[in-house]
Amino acid sequence: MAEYLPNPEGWVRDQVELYEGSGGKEGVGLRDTGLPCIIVTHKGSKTGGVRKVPLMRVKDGDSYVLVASKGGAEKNPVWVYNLRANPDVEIRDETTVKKMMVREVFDDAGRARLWELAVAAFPNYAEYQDRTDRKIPLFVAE
Ligand code: F42
Repeated sequence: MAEYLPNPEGWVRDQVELYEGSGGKEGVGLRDTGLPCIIVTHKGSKTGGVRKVPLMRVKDGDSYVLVASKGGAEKNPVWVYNLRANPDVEIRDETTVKKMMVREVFDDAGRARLWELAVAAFPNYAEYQDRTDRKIPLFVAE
C-alpha cells in the first residue's frame, strides 16, 4: 500500500479528512456554497504516493467530469499531470466508492458539451476560465 500524502492546502486537507473519515456522510459540500464535491484518489506521478483531491461533482450519466480549474490559477493543478501519467482513480461520491479510469477530452465539440455540464453544476467555473489564459483541462472518469 502506497503512503497517503495529504494536500498541503489546509482547508482542502480538512475537507478530505472529514469526507473520507465519515465514510462520505459529512464534508460533502464546498465551503459556503454547500455544493456537492467528490474525492478523487489517485497516484502521484513522481512520488507514487496516494493523493486525494476534492473536486466539484459534475455528472455526465454515470461518468464524472473532472475540471482542472484551480480557481482560475495561471498553472494547471498538479493532479492533472498525475492523471495524465496514471489514469486509474478511485472516486468517492458521498458513500459510494468506485474504481474508474480517466481520459482527457481534447476535441472542441466534446469539451463544449462537458463544459456546459460543468458550469451548470458550478457556475464559478465560467469566471475561473475568464481569469486564466490556459484552456482548463477536462477529464472524464468512467
Ligand atoms: N480544484 C479544481 O481544480 N477543480 C475543482 O472542481 C475543485 C473543487 C474543489 C472542491 C472542494 C475543495 O476542497 C477543493 C477543490 N478544488 C478544486 C481544489 C483541489 O482539491 C486541489 O487542491 C487544487 O486543484 C490544486 O491541486 P494540486 O494538485 O495542484 O494540489 C496542490 C495543493 C498539491 O497538493 N500539491 C502538492 C504539493 O505538495 O505541492 C503536490 C501534489 C502532487 O500530486 N505531487 C506529485 C506526486 O508525485 O506526489 C508530483 C508533483 C510533480 O512535481 O509533478
